[in-house]
Amino acid sequence: MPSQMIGKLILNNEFLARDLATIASFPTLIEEYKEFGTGTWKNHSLWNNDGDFKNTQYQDFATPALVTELGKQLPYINQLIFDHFDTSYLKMVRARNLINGFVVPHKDFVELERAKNHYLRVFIPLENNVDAYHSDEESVFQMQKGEIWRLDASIVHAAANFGHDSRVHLCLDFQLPEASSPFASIYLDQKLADTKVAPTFPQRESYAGLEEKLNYLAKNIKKDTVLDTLVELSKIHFQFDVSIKDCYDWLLAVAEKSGSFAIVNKCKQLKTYMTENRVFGERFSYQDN
Ligand code: YCP
Ligand code: CO
Repeated sequence: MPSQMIGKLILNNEFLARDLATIASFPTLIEEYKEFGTGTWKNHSLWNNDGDFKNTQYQDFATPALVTELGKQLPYINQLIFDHFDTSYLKMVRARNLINGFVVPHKDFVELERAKNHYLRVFIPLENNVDAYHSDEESVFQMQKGEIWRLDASIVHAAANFGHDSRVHLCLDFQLPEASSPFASIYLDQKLADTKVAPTFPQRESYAGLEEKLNYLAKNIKKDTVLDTLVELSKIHFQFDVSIKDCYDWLLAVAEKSGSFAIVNKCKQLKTYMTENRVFGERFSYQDN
């Protein structure tokens, strides 16, 4: 099922502002998943499997999550979590920011062990940002501050922030024991599931510039700029009414037009890595062959 709003929190702006200021002061680590994006992309580990904030990898584990040194500095955010969510199956909490950047179309959880309907990823924007978008195979949407969204990260999805302002989102990852558990099972008070507002879907125009775009990109693509080409192609669906799923076909069309066997090969590997198969811990290199 595609991403959907599953509730809405009323936030205390004063307490929230303090935690957001603390998050802005957090150290920048090398991004665990940097091959998935461009621009400023930060994923601070607030709760995880061993309590070490330098551990930023999402993984399977059976024990309860531990709050990291970074997480402990955010009293209001922790209170929000404890007041509203059943933390029994909560495995990871991240504060995620994307500024002047893009996360390319991909599927998550393909490197993990369990059937994908055990993984429930919840996003709660802590700031509004008119330039920020998310998308999946069904739609493009702009999550607003306080809204609780279930992001279906097991289908192709992407994110964008076309501007230079911050866009901090809280990301809660649950691993549910039953594949069929209802979303509301993560709430302490089931009534939260009834608290929703109309979601924000941007207007998207029809797209007429594809052929020209592909030709332009084919002239400029190089073996080590494949990510930039993919980002250019990914940007289109946030603004125009085309499917996120077409991006990789377009990328392969650009690669074919370039006439380079090495580029075609790289793009095929990239598509597989982003949307089909990854081994746990595997990284994608844009540089070597
Ligand atoms: C995850 N997978 O599943 C990451 C997020 C993209 C790759 C970023 O947590
Ligand atoms: Co994802």
